[in-house]
Amino acid sequence: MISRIDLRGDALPEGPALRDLLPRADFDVQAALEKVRPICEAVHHRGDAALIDFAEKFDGVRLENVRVPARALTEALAGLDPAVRAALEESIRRARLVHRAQRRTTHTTQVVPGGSVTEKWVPVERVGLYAPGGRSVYPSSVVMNVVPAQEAGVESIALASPAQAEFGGLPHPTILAACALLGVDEVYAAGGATAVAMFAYGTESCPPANMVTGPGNIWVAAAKRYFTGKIGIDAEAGPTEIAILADDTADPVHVAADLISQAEHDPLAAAVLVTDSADLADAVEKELAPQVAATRHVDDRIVPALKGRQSAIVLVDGIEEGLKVVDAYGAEHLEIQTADAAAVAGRVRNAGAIFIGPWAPVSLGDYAAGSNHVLPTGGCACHSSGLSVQSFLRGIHIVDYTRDALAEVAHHVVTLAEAEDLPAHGAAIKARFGWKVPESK
Ligand code: HSO
Ligand code: ZN
Repeated sequence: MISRIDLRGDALPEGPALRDLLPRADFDVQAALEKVRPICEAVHHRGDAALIDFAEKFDGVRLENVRVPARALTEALAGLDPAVRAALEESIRRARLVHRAQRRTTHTTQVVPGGSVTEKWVPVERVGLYAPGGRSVYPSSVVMNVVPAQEAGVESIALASPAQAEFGGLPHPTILAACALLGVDEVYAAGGATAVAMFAYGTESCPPANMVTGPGNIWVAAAKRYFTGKIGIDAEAGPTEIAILADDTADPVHVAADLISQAEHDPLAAAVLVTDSADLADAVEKELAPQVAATRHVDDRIVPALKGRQSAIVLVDGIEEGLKVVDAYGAEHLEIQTADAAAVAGRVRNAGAIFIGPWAPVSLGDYAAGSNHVLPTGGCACHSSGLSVQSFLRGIHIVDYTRDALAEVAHHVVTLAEAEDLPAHGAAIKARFGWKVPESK
């Protein structure tokens, strides 16, 4: 059901050489880029008419309008299962607690008397959020995108999700209900690359956004890459990943369940167990078969995900080596199921989110830990973080110097300008002091 990579015995290679030994899915965004280019350009040139044509082609439904009427949101909320509503409300409450604490405050540094730099945090003005449809209708992802944007103070938040033929061309009702719960009333029925293009260029019914965030398939990732530089994006999210670093204290039933939990998302999802215990590896492998058999989405997602080249059990000599492996891998989600798990977790450098011990499975983080579940995939955890309030803020430096404060440092500025062969930079200083460099004190 899952392959093994045995790294015991020899010393582990360093850096990229170690990464090359570890499993990972192919996710060729570059190849998809050429395919999304005409779609994006059609939306650019034909606006709503193109969105309506693409919805007919990809989603099998002819829309009157791409903007979802307010009434549809109210009706979706009224029709939401009360238990789902209560669960979403709790998820929102916890996410707000965590994300509110991420707010940044304006800070002024007095560099010298009379010279200060203030860093002011300003939210992005307008954000377009994407919520997938089809196989992944996740109201939880609406929560994870909207809450940090709201807590950052983004004034204008719009959401797009694919038109669903079975709901008369509206996005899925649980997506609409989640929007209503969160107070997002600007919603569009648009899917994949067309939704990203709608936000990037704007159309007759949708004003352009400064930034697009949200998960999606390879077409969404490719469209985000297409618009990089024109608008802000969160990340090119790839298939989800779970890595578990475990020793012989871990419960194989939990480990197997957690591996399967993320394999359930996608045939390309990655499930990686890193362990120094051959007994645990055997027990987990034994446990996978009955647990897989007892769930849904078996043949279309879980079995191909576990059997795919992106998933494996990696055997290492000890937890020290295990830490090197998980750092080289840089998992989207990393569980630590070892003795003294908190201490081991404290030594991890690269992961989107870390889940400590037996009572913090990834599923908790997916829905209701308060943490964000939009996290870097494909090894991007080595340089990027998950979605947060910070993702929607820009820090602007405000420079305020008096004449005396400028005079004090003027000779250094002029010297550096000369050293870079940029005399006009120096002249901009000298012009203020009768074309002379003021005497340094
Ligand atoms: N594990 C996914 C998010 C998700 N799980 C949504 C359930 N619903 C990527 O972090
Ligand atoms: Zn999940």
